Amino acid sequence: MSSSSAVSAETMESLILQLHDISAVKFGDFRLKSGISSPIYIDLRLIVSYPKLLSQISRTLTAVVPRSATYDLVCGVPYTALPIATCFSTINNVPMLMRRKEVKDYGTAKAVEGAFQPGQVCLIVEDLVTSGASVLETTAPLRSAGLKVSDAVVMIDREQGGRENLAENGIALHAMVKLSEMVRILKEKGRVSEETEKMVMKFLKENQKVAAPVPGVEKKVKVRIPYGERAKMMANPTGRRLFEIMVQKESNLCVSADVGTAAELLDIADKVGREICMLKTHVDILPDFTPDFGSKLRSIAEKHSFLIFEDRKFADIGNTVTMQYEGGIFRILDWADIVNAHIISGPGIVDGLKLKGLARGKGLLLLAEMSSLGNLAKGEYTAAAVKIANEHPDFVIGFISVNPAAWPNGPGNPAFIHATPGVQLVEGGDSLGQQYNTPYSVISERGSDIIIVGRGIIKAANPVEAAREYRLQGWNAYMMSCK
Ligand code: S5P
Repeated sequence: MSSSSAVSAETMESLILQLHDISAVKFGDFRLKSGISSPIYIDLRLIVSYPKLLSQISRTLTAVVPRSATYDLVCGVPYTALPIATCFSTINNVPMLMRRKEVKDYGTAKAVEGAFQPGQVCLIVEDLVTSGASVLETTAPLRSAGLKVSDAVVMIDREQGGRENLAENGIALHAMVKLSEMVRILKEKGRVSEETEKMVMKFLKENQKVAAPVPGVEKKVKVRIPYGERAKMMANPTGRRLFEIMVQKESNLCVSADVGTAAELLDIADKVGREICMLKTHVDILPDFTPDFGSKLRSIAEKHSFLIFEDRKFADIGNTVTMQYEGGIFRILDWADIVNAHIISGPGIVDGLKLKGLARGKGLLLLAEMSSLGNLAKGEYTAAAVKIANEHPDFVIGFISVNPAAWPNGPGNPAFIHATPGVQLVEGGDSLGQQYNTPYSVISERGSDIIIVGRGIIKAANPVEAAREYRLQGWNAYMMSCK
């Protein structure tokens, strides 16, 4: 009857009836956060008001985890599963960790609270699994801190793709009960009619694969055209190459190498090179810049097969940017594959940069949105960037964007690449207005293609390990949204 033979039929029935008694499971016509209407509504937050039930559930979850799945620690997915995890921890005398859902300043605050050693195994505890996204979001900072995560235990599996998504990320899901089993038991016990049971089953069948909604994200990208196919649609050779590298290296990670010196930049480029499709630079912050910087970086880029993106954010009139692109001490045109530009000065800026870059096969990203709090790049401004890009598909390869899924026409022309800064393994921000979303949210929910990660990697205790973790997170999110 249940997913685990270790739990008796009576125990399972009694728990399900109690959940129904306290209205943690309700039937009717409910509008979900995602906008779809559902005949069933589950709110497991109510359990905290029923300590006996909470403790019974935690004991049952313990029995649901197979003996073969050993663990040193437990961590609940915030917030609903926190009391369940706490109870689980005290009953089994297994230490608990807490993952912060928001981190104000990633530089100083910890994403994982509690005592642990890298290499220890952590079991994830969750109340309800739909797509598995919340479990993955909790797993990411744990893995990044050196912990191993291979199992998750959940009260209810909604059977909407979570089990498969988690398995693809190396996590076995152990469910106390599947939603369909639960409804069947409620019908058997006379709590719901046959008609309601049928309606719920139909709903489950029709909504088998859903992505968990992210607050503030109205539109989701349902199915994505693979990067490989989009390479063929791209008119610009650098853009095409970028898509190809992404496929070859299974990486949609761009590291933003905002380090203090050119020497450090070259060092980090070599270290993280194998994990990335693109390296982003701010060449004007390097005090030890020398004219051979470009050729040194280019040889590292060739060795590891990544593109170089100088985040110059050109903003002037067309004539001025031609000189800024080609000349000065930095001679960006000589070594950068890709640059970016604001469109504040109008379409002439693209004409100017194109004059120099097109013949050399370079690409341009337009800043259509920004990640920082209170920025003005939205609405009509974003639409203007899209319009300008559409007029120059030979040179413009895409956008710096934050939430293209919410644009009136979504991410738009699939030839264009969306690259998104403001990415860390936990949501939050810094003290100067930067705002962070997770790789999953950026790729799967917000419809972007490339995650741009700076401090999340370069300030990590082990930048190479962190880069690998971000690459896997970004790539898994992409694979999930292709299905
Ligand atoms: O809107 C933007 C556009 C860019 S290119 N917001 C950004 O943060 N960036 C850049 O991305 C920023 O200049 C920095 O180099 C990087 C983000 O770094 P992090 O340390 O906050 O990840």
